[in-house]
Amino acid sequence: MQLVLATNNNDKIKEIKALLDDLPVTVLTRDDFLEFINVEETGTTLEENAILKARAIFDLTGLPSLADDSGLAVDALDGEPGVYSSRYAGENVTYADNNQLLLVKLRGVAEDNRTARFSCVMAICWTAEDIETVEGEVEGLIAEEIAGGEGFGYDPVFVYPPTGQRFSEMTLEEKNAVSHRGHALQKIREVIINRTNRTRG
Ligand code: ITT
Repeated sequence: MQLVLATNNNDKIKEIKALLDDLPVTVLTRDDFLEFINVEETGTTLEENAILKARAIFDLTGLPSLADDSGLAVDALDGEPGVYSSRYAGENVTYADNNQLLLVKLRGVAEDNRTARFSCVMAICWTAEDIETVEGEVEGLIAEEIAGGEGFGYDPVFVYPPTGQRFSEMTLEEKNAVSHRGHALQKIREVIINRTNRTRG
């Protein structure tokens, strides 16, 4: 079975590929196609956007497609940046711009009130009428400054309380073992395994 990753984010591609590596599927990415699209995220929820992206790449390639829509929700900011996580500081901004804005908005907020969670919804589009979704979450705290060199996005400010490490201080394997994306991918693995068994009949 072939499965297309419906994302333009290379950091996500690395994390997703690592957890699908041992399955009997050939994982394709945008680099395997002459043309790929950046799907406009017009939904207001992670689920809507994940479905939009998976469906659009299925329409483009005719192959089963897996999309990830994810974001960070900070309690002291009423759930911001949420579904707008990638464009928090504006269109075409860097991860550093988004982190900077987040830290400025949280200036003066005490540690106890810096709770946050990453959420991830993954959608697999098998056919136009057959789309499955799963989700994953991880709770954490927003640090007061940026640190660590691994990961991407808000990882340099996201502290995982059970170990006290930021996601940017974990290896890809350590992060995948506890992250929102890792949890969603464990469920996606089951979905794929069930589907391959059913297809084999
Ligand atoms: P695609 O839509 O092409 O998949 P994207 O980066 O635009 O790529 P999203 O719309 O799902 O993806 O936005 C997710 C943003 O949320 C991402 O750009 C980061 O800023 C943040 N984010 C998601 N998962 C993260 C993680 O594991 N670590 C740090 N930040 C993360």
